[in-house]
This record gives sequence, structure tokens and C-alpha cells, in this order.
Amino acid sequence: MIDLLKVKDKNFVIMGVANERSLAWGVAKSLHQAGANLIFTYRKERSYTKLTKLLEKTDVEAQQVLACDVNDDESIKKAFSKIGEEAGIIHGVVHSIAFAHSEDLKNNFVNTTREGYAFAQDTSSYSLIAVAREAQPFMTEGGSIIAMSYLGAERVVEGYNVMGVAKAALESSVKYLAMDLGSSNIRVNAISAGAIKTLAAKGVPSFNEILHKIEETAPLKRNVTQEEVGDMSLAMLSNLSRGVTGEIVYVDSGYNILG
Ligand code: 1JT
Repeated sequence: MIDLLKVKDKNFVIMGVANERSLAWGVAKSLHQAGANLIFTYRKERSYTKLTKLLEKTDVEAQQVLACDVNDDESIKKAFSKIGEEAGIIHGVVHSIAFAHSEDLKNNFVNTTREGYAFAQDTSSYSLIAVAREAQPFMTEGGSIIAMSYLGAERVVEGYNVMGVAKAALESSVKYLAMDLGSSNIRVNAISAGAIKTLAAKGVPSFNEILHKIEETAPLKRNVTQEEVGDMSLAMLSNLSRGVTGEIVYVDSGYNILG
């Protein structure tokens, strides 16, 4: 078969696998099927344990597994210099990281605290800029960076609150980064994924309602899967999307087009 993807034996950094349901794990599975080399970063010890178990029980292999705390510039610098040392060239980065205090997703948006706002922005949005800056020196053959977003960035989705504002900043950052890094042939895009039951969605009281509404009303009349997000991510990381940058690509059964 002709190799249209051109990801085989290339090096991809995947940030944000917390467990089997993580979107980042979906991306890992798709990249692995296509023959890519995978480098994982984690923050929590718990995520490291889960990731190790996933790597044991599947045929997905890791070239490297490193700690990286995206709230800490030094930690990001250290992780990427270790990756650069061992892998040499980085061809792609998957940013699948977001966090906010649970009270900021439960309370009314008007009660968002200054600290909660800053924390959501720092973890979920600024981190992409810091990661792109540290990855760039190693992306000497050009490449692709993707981030994960959600419809709540542009529309009011009840309860998404401070995360919606953080994702709005993330989507805008994708566009400014695409402009900056374009001359190095590094593309930057976001996937706006439909609602999927991940660890992040746990504890969202209205989540089942959201899933049902999508089944009833979205053009495809069903919810999307982690694998579908993984496959579009693969496309955005691959040579197939070489003319696309600064874009927000929806993998959401078409739900976002509804009026
Ligand atoms: C975070 C959380 C980021 C949940 C997220 C997320 N991106 C998507 N989701 C799922 C979701 C969450 C809510 C929602 C709709 C979808 C939680 C931890 C912080 C990061 O509201 C209707 C709240």
C-alpha cells in the first residue's frame, strides 16, 4: 500500500493519558496502528500506573514515558530536552490536557474565582503555548501539533463554565501558534470532540442528558467514539492534512452545525 500518512517510524509525544478512556489513549491507538513511535508524558502517579498497565495489556509500545507537569515551565523544559536527547527529532505533539476545580464546574459561572479562572487557563490553555515553545527546537523536519477542545468554547453548554473560557483561549492560541510556527512547517490544529464519557466527564451531573440529546438530534444520530477522535487526530498529525493549519476540526457527529 502507498504510505499516505507518513507517520511510520516518526516520533510523536502524547500528553494526557489518564486511563483507557482518555482521548489521548485513542490517539495513541490510532498512531500505533499506523506504525508511529510513541512517547508519553504524565503528571499524576496514578496516570503513570494506569498507562503502564495499558502498555502491558495491549500491543501499544512506548519509546519513552516521562513525567511532565504542564503548570511548571521547568518541568516542560526538562521533559522535552529528555525527549529530544533520546528521540532526536519530534514530528508531532498531542496536547490532551485540561483541568479546572470541580466547584467551578458546579457553581454558577458568575461565581468563578480569580484563582479558579487562572488555574483553568494555566493548565488547559497556556500549557499549549509552553509545550509548543519547548517542542519547536526538536521539530526540525516540520510537523504537527494538535490540542483537544469542546463545543463549550464557543457556545454556552450548561456547567462547562470556566472550562469553556479556557477552551476559547486554547482555540485562539491554536490560531496564533499556527501563524508563528507555520514558517517552520509546523502546523497547529485543534480537534473539537463531541461528548465522550472520559474521566473528565465523570461527576458532570448533566452528562448523560447531553449524550442522549446528541443521539436524538445530531446529524449522525449517535455519539462519537474515542477511536473516531483518534483517527481524525491521526489524520491531522499525518501528511494527509499537510495543507491544514490553525483549524478547529469537529469530530462530533455533526452536532455543532445545529441552530
Ligand atoms: C475538563 C473536565 C475538561 C471535563 C471536560 C473537559 N473537556 C470536556 N469535558 C467533558 C464535559 C464536562 C462538562 C460539561 C460537558 C462536557 C472536567 C475536569 C476539568 C477539565 O458540561 C456540560 C462539565
